[in-house]
Amino acid sequence: MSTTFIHGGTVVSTTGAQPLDVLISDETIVAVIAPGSTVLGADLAASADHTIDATGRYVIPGGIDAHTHMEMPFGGTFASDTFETGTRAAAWGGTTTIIDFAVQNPGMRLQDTVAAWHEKAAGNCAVDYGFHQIIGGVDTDSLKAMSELVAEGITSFKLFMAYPGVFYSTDGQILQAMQFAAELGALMMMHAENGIAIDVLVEQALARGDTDPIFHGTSRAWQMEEEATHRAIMLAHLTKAPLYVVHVSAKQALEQIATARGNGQNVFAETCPQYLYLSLEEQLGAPGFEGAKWVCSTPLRPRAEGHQDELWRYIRTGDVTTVATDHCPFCMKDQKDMGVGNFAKIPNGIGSVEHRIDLMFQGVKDGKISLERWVDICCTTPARMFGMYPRKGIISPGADADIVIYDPNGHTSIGVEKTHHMNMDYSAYEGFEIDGHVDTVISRGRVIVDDGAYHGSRTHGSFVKRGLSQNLI
Ligand code: DUC
Ligand code: ZN
Ligand code: ZN
Repeated sequence: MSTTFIHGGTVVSTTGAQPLDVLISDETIVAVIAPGSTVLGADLAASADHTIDATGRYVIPGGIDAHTHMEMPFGGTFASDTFETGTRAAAWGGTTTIIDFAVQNPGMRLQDTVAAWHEKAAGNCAVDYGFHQIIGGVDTDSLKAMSELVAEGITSFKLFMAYPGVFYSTDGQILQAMQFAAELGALMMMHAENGIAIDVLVEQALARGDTDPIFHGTSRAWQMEEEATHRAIMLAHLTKAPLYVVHVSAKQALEQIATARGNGQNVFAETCPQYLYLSLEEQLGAPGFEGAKWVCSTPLRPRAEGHQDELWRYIRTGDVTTVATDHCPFCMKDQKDMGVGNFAKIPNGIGSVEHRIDLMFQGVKDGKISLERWVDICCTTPARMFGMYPRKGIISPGADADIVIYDPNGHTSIGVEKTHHMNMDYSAYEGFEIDGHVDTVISRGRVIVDDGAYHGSRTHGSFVKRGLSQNLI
């Protein structure tokens, strides 16, 4: 048994920030105590095997990124981070758990896709990991398999209203899957964009000769996102399935979600840092083919329409439940450049698993969200939303010792040549300066990043068997 005592820091939870010391025994937090206090006469600081001085810094639960795609086959290629490179980058950025998507293409058995994802991830992860299941072919077999997966700790299922011919589900299929999810208490995750109409807009844009990356954004208009979000909410209402809408970028879609929540429906929104910081005009509209770096779906939205500010506001109101990255990285060379002259062939995705904690902390510094909300959306609510609480997402006795020591007076320069551990040949946030720094990262009691050095291992991360969502109203 090995013990570590973290002292002098300020523990931040969803309800406040307090000077507290933390004792870890092996992989678990065993005590959280007022500084200088003894427990039954024992001086925990003196008896610990290791001590970490966190003076002047925040002590927060390890980040949980509930939306990643390592090695995902997509758009004629594979996401460029493997579980090994992607989870190492996650560790560098203070994320100690990811939830990745096992992908079922039509014709495959769900159980086989899960087995394939286990095979890819096992022994290759620096941090802990769980899986959601993408159902690309809703049929009797895959619906039946949902209950098996729930029993195995895969309790959330993603469907697509976009990508006809690839992952697309009809409204009838969505309805059926939601009926099964409601029965099981499982969470339905939705990519909410009207893919049928979008495909027409894409064809029309290409026929006009509008082939640059910015037309990816204009042909995935906000109306397509709002309409699909509303439709998903209605189907969820009818079936009583809990619904989690992934990567929301349009303020109008969020209005739909906020209204449903106001009516008491179990509907939740996830957004991502790219939709808070980046825009259609500035990034997707960059000269030449540069904008391909920021081709993702849903797309970045025009700043002139005020989406970014509204998204921040909805984080404050609580109608955005979590911030995940949708980490789906592709290199410019040999991947994004497949779409030179045709934006529809650019693989959709942005990588940022390394930067979420920093980018969201910048929101605290900029007065957009509170310190407590930062911990809530990045750490605690993802744990509750996806059935991992209180093992994850909290600094409390009995929880896994997943802890980040964060310096609010530190500094992080984002850039390929500076702080970049993802397997991408560019950074979507090149040149961003963050007023904070991830100093130390502890995953199940083991220090994996400290003071600019990596001490993790490829085999440390283990599969998290999740329960049902604990966030339902
Ligand atoms: N949706 C995702 O969630 N990730 C990558 C691409 C997409 O469309
Ligand atoms: Zn999606
Ligand atoms: Zn995704």
